[in-house]
Amino acid sequence: MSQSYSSDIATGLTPHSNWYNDVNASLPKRVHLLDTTLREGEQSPGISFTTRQRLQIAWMLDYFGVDCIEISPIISPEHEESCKTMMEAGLSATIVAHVRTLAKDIDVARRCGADWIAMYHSVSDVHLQHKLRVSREVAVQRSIDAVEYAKSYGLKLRFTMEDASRADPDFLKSVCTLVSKAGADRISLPDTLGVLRPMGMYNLVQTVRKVIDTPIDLHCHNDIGLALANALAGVEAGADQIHTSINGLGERVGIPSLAEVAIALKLLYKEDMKLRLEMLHDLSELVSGYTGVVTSPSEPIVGENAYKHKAGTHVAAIIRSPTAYEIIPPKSVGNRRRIVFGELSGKNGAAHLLSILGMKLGETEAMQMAQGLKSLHLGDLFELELSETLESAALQSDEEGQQE
Ligand code: HCA
Ligand code: CU
Repeated sequence: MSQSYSSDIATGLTPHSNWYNDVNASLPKRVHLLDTTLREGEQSPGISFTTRQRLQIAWMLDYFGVDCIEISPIISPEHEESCKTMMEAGLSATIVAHVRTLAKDIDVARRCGADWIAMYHSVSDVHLQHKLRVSREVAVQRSIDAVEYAKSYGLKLRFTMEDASRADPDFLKSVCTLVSKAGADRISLPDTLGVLRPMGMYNLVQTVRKVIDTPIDLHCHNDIGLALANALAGVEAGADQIHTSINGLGERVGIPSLAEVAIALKLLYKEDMKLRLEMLHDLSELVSGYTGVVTSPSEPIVGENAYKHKAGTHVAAIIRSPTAYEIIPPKSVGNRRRIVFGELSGKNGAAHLLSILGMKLGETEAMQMAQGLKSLHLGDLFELELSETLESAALQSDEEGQQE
């Protein structure tokens, strides 16, 4: 009998050491998800949404279960309209209006009916000198003034320390302290250029947490491919909100994808989040459909290849028990399991194919078929979906499990 798993990924996991129990340790704080597909995602080259598309994405993200949805109302009148409509849509998620540290931007957010805003100002010297051409003193004063202005209207606000990862640590600590004192309800520590390593992000969060107890957001760019790892290191150090986007869209190469972050938190940390994980694949497809930007087949969790098995040894194992090569049941994230037939097929794959065709033949015929597929030298020939509940067509011999 082949083994199938429950669609609850927390119980459906392959028993694994991962590496000893400390990796499954719970996080210091319950982690929240802020999805910024509609703000950071729209900064991705080639991406722009219509108001209707923005609303559909927001509605789906809300139903999926993210805590916050971020949008920028200041880009254009259409963005302002989208933001306003989202505020009025009665979603459970908090809508966060992302603006600059300018009174006129805060006024736009207020016009939209925002309760929560996020405002950003650079804190690294490279940005202050070359991007904004202001002194540290001016930067601090501008930041405090903007926070006080927003608070005077009773807004909740996150203050983003743009380019925090390249800022002078003492200056960063002092800005964090000052804006928290001025009333910021959250502080975002972005790795704006994606230059941190996980231990660096851990140290950054720990350092800031020593001077303020304001809740911390993590916004990690993926320039070296470390965004997810850095975000996880940051929550291990006590941050409690991770920024994501569908398909990882964002400026340059983007930020961690919603799918990666959700599965990492559920699977590795057993976070008790009420998320409709089975929507992940549809969310990814929705955004690819709207934008025409197709995700890579090797995109984790939602990619076309995420649960596709090819080598004879892998297919043989999957037919016996999917847990051998799958971390979660594909259906639990709305994806599908497929096996690839062709040059690399083994006799177990061939036997499975024969059984699907209603041909209950023996090992010799399966072997002949596998040889036949190899001898064509045509690489991959076709793929077939393999159901979640497998009727085992595995051959009795498990010699193939050892074959290279
Ligand atoms: C940007 C800024 C930002 C802000 C992140 C945040 C960054 O690209 O315009 O508000 O938490 O990466 O620093 O996206
Ligand atoms: Cu960013």
